[in-house]
Amino acid sequence: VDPALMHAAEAIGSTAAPALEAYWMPFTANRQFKKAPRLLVRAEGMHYRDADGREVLDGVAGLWCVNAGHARPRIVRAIQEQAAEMDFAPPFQMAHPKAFELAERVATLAPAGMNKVFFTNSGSEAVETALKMAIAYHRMRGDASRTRLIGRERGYHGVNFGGISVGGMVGNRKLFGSLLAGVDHIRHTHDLARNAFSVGQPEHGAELADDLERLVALHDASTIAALIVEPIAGSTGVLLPPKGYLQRLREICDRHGILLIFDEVITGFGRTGSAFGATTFGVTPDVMTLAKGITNGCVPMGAVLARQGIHDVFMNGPEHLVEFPHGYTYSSHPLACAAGLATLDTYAEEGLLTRAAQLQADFGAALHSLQGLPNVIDIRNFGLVGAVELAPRAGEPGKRAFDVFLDCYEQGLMVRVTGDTVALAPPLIIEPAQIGQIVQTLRGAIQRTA
Ligand code: PXG
Ligand code: PLP
Repeated sequence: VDPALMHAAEAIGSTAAPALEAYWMPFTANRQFKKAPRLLVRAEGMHYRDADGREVLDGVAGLWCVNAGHARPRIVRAIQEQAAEMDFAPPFQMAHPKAFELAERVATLAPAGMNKVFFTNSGSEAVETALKMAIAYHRMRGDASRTRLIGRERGYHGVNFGGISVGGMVGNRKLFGSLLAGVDHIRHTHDLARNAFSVGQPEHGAELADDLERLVALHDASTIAALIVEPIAGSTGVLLPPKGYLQRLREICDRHGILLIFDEVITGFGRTGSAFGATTFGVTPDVMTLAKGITNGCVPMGAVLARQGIHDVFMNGPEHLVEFPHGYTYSSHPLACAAGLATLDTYAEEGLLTRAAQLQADFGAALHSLQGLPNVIDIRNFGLVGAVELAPRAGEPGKRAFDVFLDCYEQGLMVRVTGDTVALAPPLIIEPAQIGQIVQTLRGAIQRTA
């Protein structure tokens, strides 16, 4: 038996190490993992502890979600108390008070006018919900020909059929058949030739928004329901919006009656320096998808935030009938709502939703100090998101960054890798010394794997 597994067993108070065969792991190189498992057994503040008892600094807020850091007492208590008080309440034709309270609190953080909150259990479900809401909205208004959905190349919108259809990552799409019909994509904005090593938002590329005009010319606006984009694309390697780009998308959508959906699953809840990407970049969408940081990652939850006017279009017909035939068994789950409320309290008490704005300059400068290291072809930063893009090893795309990930983990730092990009998104409670530690560890890893 692997010694790491025995340590894991001891750490969780069990005498037997877990057998690894049954669990088919998501988005994981299963065979590689099971040869050398990386098992996490505890978490507190900025750190994990692994099965060997080693401390691991969390450079990605778990998976872009633990924005207030781990095991925050207020959140832990809220979940424990809620589990004892009421474990579950059906969300269809019934409700519990915390669902309303959390919806109000989320709406308060949002841009003015975005004040209707629909709960889901993940970002993927939030995306499906938003896409269905957009198509149904147009139909409810008597504009039933608007069914087409537009995404963007290199977008990530979760893993369900709608999300991978509007998404733009070939690896997440190619195995899964013909996907949703009636979808098209605008070009992505990643442009190393013009924007490499930009500090903050890149200068060049606002005109890439005009690609939406090309699709309007091709399909006609009367067939297009919505455009969905991430204000900052996270999963595909931290792709930042060029200056003026999101504003231009908003203008084009307005001109043609196209709903603009911001997928804020990663950019929500303080990652960019204010509550949402929409508030940071000063562009208000019609619909926003949220997840991850809404509960600090403690209980699964997602949400869709919509303009009042979108909601109101549905509030027609006989009052005893369901207006939007959509929802999940676990929509507004009591544990998730309790965790969400305690999370928002923690963010407010500690000023975490704006902390990324205060740390952005130091975080960016620290990261950009890696320029000039072997194979580093770009460094990008905004708020408390950063990325270091590496030149791929010849014939082995993704391998160099994966080696950096393994090396960092050995040195006690957890980062996230996508393609040959190393992504960083630490909990918003990070201290300056820990920013230094992240960058030093990364520096060593990049040198060792050169
Ligand atoms: N939209 C966006 C913008 C996301 O970042 C989802 C939707 C889906 O959320 P759920 O909760 O269904 O996973 C996400 C999730 C990565 C990585 O590799 C990022 C995500 C998920 C898994 C891995 O960086 N983001
Ligand atoms: N499949 C079956 C057979 C179901 O009965 C349900 C819900 O009742 C679902 C799928 C959907 O599950 P959820 O509401 O958790 O998304």
